[in-house]
Amino acid sequence: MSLPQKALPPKYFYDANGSRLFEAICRLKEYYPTRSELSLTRRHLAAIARFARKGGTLIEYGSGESMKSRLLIEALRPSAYIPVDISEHALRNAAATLRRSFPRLDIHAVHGDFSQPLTISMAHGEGRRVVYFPGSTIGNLGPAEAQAFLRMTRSQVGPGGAMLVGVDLRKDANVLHAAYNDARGVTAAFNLNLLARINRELGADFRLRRFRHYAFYNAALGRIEMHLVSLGRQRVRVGRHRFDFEAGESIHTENSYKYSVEGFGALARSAGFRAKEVWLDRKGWFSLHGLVAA
Ligand code: SAH
Ligand code: AVI
Repeated sequence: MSLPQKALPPKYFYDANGSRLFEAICRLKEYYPTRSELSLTRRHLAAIARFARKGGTLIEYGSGESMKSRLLIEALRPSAYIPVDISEHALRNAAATLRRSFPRLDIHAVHGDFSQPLTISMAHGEGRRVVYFPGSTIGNLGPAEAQAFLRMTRSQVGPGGAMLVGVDLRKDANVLHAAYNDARGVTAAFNLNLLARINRELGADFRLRRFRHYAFYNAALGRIEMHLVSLGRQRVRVGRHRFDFEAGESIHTENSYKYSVEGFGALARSAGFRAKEVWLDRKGWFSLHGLVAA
């Protein structure tokens, strides 16, 4: 917040309210990624299961409500399922619901931040380790962070281990723009909730009506950028700190990188994976990559 371009990391979106708003985004007609990834997973489930193999340990990063994971759990019948999420609320709800659906499955929920090194106990699960990272959450990391994250997971799965990563693809900028500027304003509420959370948890005095959601596709960098734009000149207090805003000045709250299939394959290889398989939805809007640790 003290840099010339004020910015906040997107991982802070996900308090209980933020997770609920994200779940509402996934059900919006404009937000195609969830529907595209679900339909491609259903369509290619047999091939995905052949790639990932049955009976291993399934680790999922950014599992949220574990919506797509159900399909994989049914197809792979893993020895353990280890969902990892920064949102305790989403994680506990998802684990409780999954325990009812899969009473014999060993479910070990880990409340943690995957941008820090995480150790996952070897006490859970057996067989091959498969990391599942759906939703294009990898797109919320910058290219260098995404590479570091892939390197970390490669060492976590070990030689021969696998990774399934959902990656949103480059497409018509109008489709992208609509997905992050929905008519009902749910994405705007999700973005503004970050300020509400700072007010609640850090004793700040952001006036939410004095900021506006702004999202656009930055074609040169291949990413959606989300910002909160100050509607006028104002000063905000966060604990003992003061931040001044000019009219039109923004806080950059999220990037959502969109890849080409080849571009993501090159990134995976640079992190020590073999890009073995890729599955697409019918429109070619979303991809699921099957990577094997080299
Ligand atoms: N996998 C789900 C949810 C995607 S939303 C889907 O495909 O729909 C992104 C999820 O990642 C949220 O549940 C959020 O709480 C979690 N998340 C974001 N940053 C995180 C971090 N640094 N560490 C752990 N979880 C994170
Ligand atoms: C979680 N992540 C992949 C979402 C995305 O599309 O970048 C978060 C989101 N931001 C606005 N809408 C959805």
